[in-house]
Amino acid sequence: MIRPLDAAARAELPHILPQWQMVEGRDALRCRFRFADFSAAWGFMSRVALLAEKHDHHPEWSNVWNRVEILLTTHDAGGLSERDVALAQAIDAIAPRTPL
Ligand code: H2B
Repeated sequence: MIRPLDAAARAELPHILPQWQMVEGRDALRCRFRFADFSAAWGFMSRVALLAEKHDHHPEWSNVWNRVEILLTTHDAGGLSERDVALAQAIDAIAPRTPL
């Protein structure tokens, strides 16, 4: 069992993960990404899938053509944990941030 994030760690979230928002009604973080087309979106998802396996931590996510929505929460903790922060940072490191 992994512990949920404490209040101090939660207060840091907007600073260390400014692109991620808290989800209403759930203890989870969400980020939306947009790409040139489906192929670029799927390529990104493939890279995130490999990251998720490496972290042994898996997103709840969806794809609609060129858009990808990623929701992170830790099922084993019943909410946000350090694992979500670590995976979000790893995703940020490979996410293209050029506005389309
Ligand atoms: N992903 C997420 N998001 N939350 C978890 O609690 C979780 C996971 N647990 N991926 C992992 C896998 C666990 O089930 C395995 C056995 O390590």
